[in-house]
Parts: sequence; structure tokens; C-alpha cells
Amino acid sequence: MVHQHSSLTVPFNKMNCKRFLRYRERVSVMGKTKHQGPVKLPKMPDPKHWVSMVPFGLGKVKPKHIRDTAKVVWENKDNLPYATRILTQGVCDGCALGVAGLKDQTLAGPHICTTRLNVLRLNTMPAIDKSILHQDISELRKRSSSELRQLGRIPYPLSRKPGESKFSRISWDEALDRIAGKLKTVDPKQLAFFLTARGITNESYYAAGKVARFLGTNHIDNASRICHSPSKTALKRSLGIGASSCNYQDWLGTDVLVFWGSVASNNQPVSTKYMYAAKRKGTKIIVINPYWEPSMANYWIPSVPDSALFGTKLADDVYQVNIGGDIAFMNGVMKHWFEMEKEHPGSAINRNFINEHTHGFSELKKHVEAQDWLTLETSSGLTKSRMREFAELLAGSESGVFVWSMGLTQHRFGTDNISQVANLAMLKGFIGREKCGVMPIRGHSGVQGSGEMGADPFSLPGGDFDSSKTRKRIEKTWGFKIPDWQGDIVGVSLENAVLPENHPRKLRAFYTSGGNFLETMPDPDFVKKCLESVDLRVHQDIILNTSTLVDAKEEVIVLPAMTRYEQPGGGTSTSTERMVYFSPEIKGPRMEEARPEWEIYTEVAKRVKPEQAHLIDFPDAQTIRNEIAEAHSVYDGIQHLKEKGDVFQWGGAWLCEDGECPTPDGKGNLLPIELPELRKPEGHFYVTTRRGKQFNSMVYSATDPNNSADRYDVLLHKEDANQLSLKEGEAVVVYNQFGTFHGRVRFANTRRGNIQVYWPEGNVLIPKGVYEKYAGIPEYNTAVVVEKAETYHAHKDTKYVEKRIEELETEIG
Ligand SMILES: Nc1nc2c(c(=O)[nH]1)N[C@H]1C(S)=C(S)[C@@H](COP(=O)(O)OP(=O)(O)OC[C@H]3O[C@@H](n4cnc5c(=O)[nH]c(N)nc54)[C@H](O)[C@@H]3O)O[C@H]1N2
Ligand SMILES: Nc1nc2c(c(=O)[nH]1)N[C@H]1C(S)=C(S)[C@@H](COP(=O)(O)OP(=O)(O)OC[C@H]3O[C@@H](n4cnc5c(=O)[nH]c(N)nc54)[C@H](O)[C@@H]3O)O[C@H]1N2
Ligand code: SF4
Ligand SMILES: [Mo]
Repeated sequence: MVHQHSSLTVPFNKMNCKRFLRYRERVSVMGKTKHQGPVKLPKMPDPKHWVSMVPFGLGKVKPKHIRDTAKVVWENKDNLPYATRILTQGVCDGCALGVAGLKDQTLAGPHICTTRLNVLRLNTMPAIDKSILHQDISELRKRSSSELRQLGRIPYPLSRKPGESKFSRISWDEALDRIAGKLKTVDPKQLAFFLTARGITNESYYAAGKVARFLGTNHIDNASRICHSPSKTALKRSLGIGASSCNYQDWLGTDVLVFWGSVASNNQPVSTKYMYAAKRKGTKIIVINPYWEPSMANYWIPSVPDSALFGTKLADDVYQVNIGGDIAFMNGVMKHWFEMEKEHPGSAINRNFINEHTHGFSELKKHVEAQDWLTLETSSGLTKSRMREFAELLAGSESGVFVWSMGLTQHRFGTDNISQVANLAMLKGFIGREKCGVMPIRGHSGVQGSGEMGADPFSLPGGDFDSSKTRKRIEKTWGFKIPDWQGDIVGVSLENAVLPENHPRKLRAFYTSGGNFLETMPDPDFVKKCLESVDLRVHQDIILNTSTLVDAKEEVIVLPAMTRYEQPGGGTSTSTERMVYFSPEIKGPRMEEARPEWEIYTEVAKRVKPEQAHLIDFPDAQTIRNEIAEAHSVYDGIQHLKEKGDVFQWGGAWLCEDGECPTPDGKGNLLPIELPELRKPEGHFYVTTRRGKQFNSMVYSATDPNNSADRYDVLLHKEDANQLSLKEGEAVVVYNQFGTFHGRVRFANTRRGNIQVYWPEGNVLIPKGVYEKYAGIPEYNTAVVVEKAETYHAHKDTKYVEKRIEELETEIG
């Protein structure tokens, strides 16, 4: 296996050619075709795509990249050389678009964004001041997660028991012995693990997945459960794959590039450069979203000179669906296709692809044809003629790429949403060839690898947990038995904490690597109760957040982890497009007692079962990579990644190349999808939660740079506001039977009847315990009443609110 080195000291063009050649030699396990390496942007600007002739978007609401960058330099001023080395040598620990140093695999030229710069400080900041760290817990609890983050890094292991009002310092030996001591006494079914995907490497996921099974539990889950789990589940059942079928390069010059419930411009910012490149090759960009996302319409791309100056119009059209209306919309599109086919056979869908590479066409067609337009219009929020426009656009396209994110996954019917996207792609034959594909654009840098490495109740390295063949294969590699019962998803594990004492699955010990459930799960009050109800909680983390400060019945132990850049032997992470990047250990200051995440897991395991310690020992990161290569065949190649810039793409350029799916008979499955029941009574709104300037629960600014909204603003259509006699800026109460949110009206171009609030602030409105039935993602949308704060408060004393909630319950329930 030849691998690739990037060197920033070599002029890129010369280097690019060599890298390209080496890249092509790579052997891949699945697809035949290899990714071709970075290509160049056109030299001459094209004013056709400019937003305005006024330079720098003066007077427009848009992110201020230069000001933000200056702020980051200032923030990291105590550690600038190290910060620079992280940026130039490390693999980005922001989102999963993926980049090593400043160069990516898609386009020649620099790759950097403010998200990466914002999270940079996590890596360079000093330890928390000891006088603050050991303050009374009630003092620490006055701080928000943002304030806690800014205190600095966790320097050494900490413990806090009931009745103790402060964290006390303990040694690693004490910490590990106490954890091991407790784990020896609990039934493995009462022990659960969770890992965030923020910064975590494949090596840590792999070690955690192995350690959990070694300790006898399958309750291990990761942040992808509350993120893209439906994407994986749906792609598996529809196409037999668990990842993006294509590359970002397939965006460039595809006929149509669709962003479905995704704000890639905010959440994978450098993707705007790829969108620019696509537009320059004639690609049409379509956005399907209840909200006319300003940053998907127009963007000033800092690294592209003409765009930085005059902006780029990204979206050619925006289809403003209802929240939850995508299934109906896609059924409408297919219904049009079948009608077009009746009139002019061959005018809409790809019969050859359907016949050769799919099952289920006639059932799907029958199902779709039986739907009536009125229902499809009501559910989707779009007219029959709008659906026709989109149907015709796709019908006339030879190629297309469908990209989606949380707008499709975070629903009770997330898996169905995504199987619908797969249906469209298969009917058009947009699978397994150049400029075509289905792409769940991933969030956290580490997340693609989390399930692939087996840190997931439904997965083991290289296969599904419920396949006895996979279990046997992994047992052979690992040399110990894997428990044969199904583990729980993280939401259920948390709920298990409040089960009766004698319940066999009552959660007693919860071990979490990062994450912040008080702020990432619905119903924070309930989550707090769950966190408090376990005997032992272990937080392996780099910083404190509000969840770390919650009590436990016997003890809270906090373990200081290294960042990915500190870990000896480096680490790897897998991007959305399946590039496995190597991030080296980077020379710089080290946190007093922090340890590599993978090592902490194995140290705990060895102390629980010292007699079998040899079965779980990893002397270094390289040994883990060697074992991953053996345990997961598509990751064969990871063992050769050793230097900065080393990368390989698993699966080749396209999964399902030439339409051959990795399903038992090589065919994809067209699936009839039922319309979801949308529970929104008259006079109520659907609410969804959105991201502003934050990295998930880590908030970086009170203002959303893309629309200048405040974190407590409620994005509401002007006409809806008029009907409620609400003015812009007016205080409102948004409520339902689950919770109450106090905010202010902000007019926004959103589909009428649909509103948005920012999370974590808005999580109080979201019901607990509602999971998507196949993938287990929580439902993050619900129905609410919006009311003038004045009215709400005036009637509060007359039992009016309770009465309205009762009404709501009967209407929705
Ligand atoms: N700066 C920054 N970058 C990030 C993150 C971050 O917090 N900050 N988080 C990272 C992570 S973990 C993730 S998963 C990604 C998330 O990336 P995104 O999913 O792009 O982020 P969201 O802000 O949740 O955007 C969801 C979009 O879906 C739309 N939407 C809501 N409901 C529906 C619906 O029913 N149908 C349709 N079609 N659209 C709908 C919303 O209007 C919104 O535009 O970003 C990653 N990158
Ligand atoms: N309402 C609502 N809720 C949501 C979402 C939504 O759109 N709306 N989005 C969901 C999505 S997509 C996701 S991915 C989840 C995010 O869920 P999580 O991954 O659980 O949450 P984060 O906020 O990303 O976690 C950040 C925390 O991880 C810790 N951390 C940071 N870096 C490291 C590290 O290197 N090592 C370790 N061990 N710990 C670290 C810090 O304590 C930090 O506070 O939230 C979900 N929750
Ligand atoms: S777009 Fe994502 S991968 Fe690229 S620099 Fe920004 S955060 Fe990192
Ligand atoms: Mo996510």
C-alpha cells in the first residue's frame, strides 16, 4: 500500500502531481475506480454567480471571517506556534468534511474555516486554575457550559462523592482502581459507555468498543446515534451501504446538487468552496428546507477571491417544505415521474438502472400512484406544481448528488426520510458512477468511524452485531467471547438509570467520553434525574461542562483525556467521503496528567480483569491500527498511515459502482414509504431546533452570524406573526405539555406554520423518550403554541395555561 504525504513546504502544483500519481496506485477493497486527488478551481472569475457589485457584502448580514480570525489569533496568543502546527499538520477536529493540515482531496488551494479556528482553543488552552477547579460546586454550577469551557483543560483526575461540595484531586491509580472496583461489582448489563464524536479518533473508538465487550457489556453508543444513525440504517436497507456513496468531487459539474435539511455553509463551511466549483461547472444547487437559509442562498467564500469580494449565489432554488414534509414531497415527485412516464415513456426515470439494479419497482409505483395530491400538498407544504418543477428538473438531469443532514435524520421517521432519498436516487440511476450519489454529510470529525470501529450497540468492526458470522470473526480476532445480547442505544441507557433498583438493566455505572447530555438530549430536567440516579459516573473529558457537575449516588470521577494532537503515535479519523486521515502527534505543551483516550479504556479493563489483561493490552496506537486493519477489511491500509498527510479512501471513489450494491444479491431495494402522521393541530406550530454560532453544545456567540438572530429568538413567518398580533422583537412564550420557552419574535422567511429555536436553549420543548423505531435517534421536533408573553402571563393565574396544555394533550395525544 502506497500512501500519501503532504508537505506544505513544497509548492503545491508540483507536489500535487506526485500526490495524484501515488494516489492512483492505491489498492482498494470495493470500488474499482480511485479518487483522482485534488483538482483546480478556474482562474478567471465569473460575475454571473456574484451576489452584488458591492465589495465584501458591505451592509449585508454575513459571517465576519477576518474579524473572527483575528479574534482566534488573539485567543491563542499564549500558544501561537503550537496552534499553527496544529493547523498545518493535524487533521481538523471540527467537522467531518475532513482535511489534513490545510490541504484537502477535492480542490487545490487552502482549506480552513472559522469552525476549526473556534475549536482550536480546546487544544491550546492551559489547565483550569486550581482555585476555581476546587471551588464549591454551587459556584461552578453558576457557570454555563461556555463559561466552563473557557476555564481551561482538566489537568488531573478528580472525584466528588455525595456530601462533598468540591472536586478533590485523586491519583490515576486511585481513579482507575475505584472505577475498576465498582465495575467488578455491577452486572455488565448495568454498565453503559458513550463517546462523543468531538475530536475522538478511530483508535479510541476501537479500543472503547473492544473494552466494553471485554467487560461483558454491549451498551456502548456514540454521538452518531443522536445525529446520522438513520442515514446508516436507511442506506443499509436500501443500498447495502453505511456511508456516502460518492465524493465531494462528484458535486463538481453534476447536473443537480440537492441539499436536504442541511446548512452545509454554516456546518461544513469549506463545502461552499466545493459548491462554488460546482457552479462554475454549470451545476444547479437546490435547497430543500422549511427555512430559506440565508447562508445557503448567498455566501462570501473567504478563500476564493471573487467570492470573498462579491459573494456567490449558491442556491438556484429553495423548496420550503413543512418540517416533516419531505416524504410527501418526494412521493409527489415520484408521482409526477410516473405520470410523465405514462405520457412519454423514458422521459423521467432510468428504466435500465431500475431493471438491472433494483427490486420493488412495481410495489413502489403502486404505492405512490395511490396517494392523492391534496394529502401530499398538505403534508409537504408545497403545491403540486412546485413538486412538478422539481420532478422535471431531476427528470431532465443525467447526473445528481443528494446531500442531507439533520433536517432529514432528526425525526420519528428519519430512516424513512432517507430511504425516500435513496428511492429517488435509484429511480434516476444516480448511484455508483461519476457525479452521482447519496451523501449523508457528517457532523463531528470523528463520527464516521465511530460505528465502523464498533463503538455502537448494533455494530462490530466490519459488520453488524446481529450477524453471528461477524461475532465469531471478531471473537477470533479478540480472543474472548462477545456478550450475545443486544445492547441499548444511549437514550435508553440513560432512561435505564431510573428503573427500579432490582431491575436487571438498571443503569449503575455510566462511562462517558465527552458529550453533554444535559444539553444534547430532549427534556434536560429528566436527563439530569437520569445522570443523578447512577451509582458511578465517569467523565473522560478535556473540559468541564454542565453535565460533569451533576451529582451521582456514589461518586463522579473525572479523567483528563489528551486531545487527538497530544496522543502519542497520532490517530486517524474518517471523513464523510470515507477518507481515512492520519493526524500525527504534534509537538507542544502537554496537559499535566492527561492520557490518551484509548489507553484509559484499556487501563480500566486490565484492572477489572487482571487475569486477562493480556487480551486487552495495546502497547501503542500503531498496534491498534494493525488490529483495525485485521478486524475490518475495508480499513486494510490504516496500518500504513504513519506521517502527516497520509490518507486513503476506503471503498474507492464510489460505493455501489456500476450499480452493484453490497446487498446479498447485488441489488438495491426500492421501498414504499408511508406518509408520517404529522401531529400538528390547528393553531399550533411545528418547531425544530437549529444551530447558530456554536459547535453543538459548545456555544461561541450569542448571535447567529448568518441571520443575526439572538439565541432566544423564535424564527417565525411574518404573516403568522400578524395573525397572532405579534410584532418583531416582541416577547413570546412558546410552550406545549413538555415545557416552556421564553423568547422573542424574529421574522424569518420560513414555511408558514413552522418555527425554529436554537438548541440547547430550546430543548425544554422536546419530549423525552420518543425514538425513531429503526435507528433510535430521538425526535427533535414537536408541536407548540406561540403566545404573546403578556397574554401568557396575564392568564397564568387563572389556570389558563394548564387548560391550554390539557387541550394540547387531547389534540395531539
Ligand atoms: N459550526 C458548526 N458546525 C457544525 C456543527 C455545529 O454545531 N456548528 N455541528 C456538527 C454536527 S455534529 C452536525 S450533525 C452537523 C449538522 O449540520 P446541519 O444538519 O446542517 O445543521 P442544523 O443547523 O441542525 O440544520 C438543520 C437544517 O434542517 C432544516 N430542517 C429542519 N427540519 C426539516 C425538515 O423536516 N425537512 C427539511 N428538509 N429540512 C429541515 C433546518 O431548517 C436547518 O436548516 O454540523 C456539524 N458542523
Ligand atoms: N435539540 C437538538 N439537540 C441535538 C441536536 C440538534 O440538532 N438539536 N444535534 C445532535 C447532534 S447532531 C449531535 S452530534 C449531538 C452532539 O452530542 P455530543 O457529542 O454529546 O455533544 P457535543 O456538544 O458535541 O459534546 C461536546 C462535549 O464533549 C467534550 N469533549 C470535547 N472534546 C473532547 C475530546 O477531545 N475528548 C473527550 N473525551 N471529550 C471531549 C466536552 O465536554 C464538550 O462539552 O447533539 C445532538 N443534540
Ligand atoms: S470545513 Fe470542517 S473540516 Fe474543513 S476546516 Fe472547517 S471544520 Fe475543518
Ligand atoms: Mo451531529
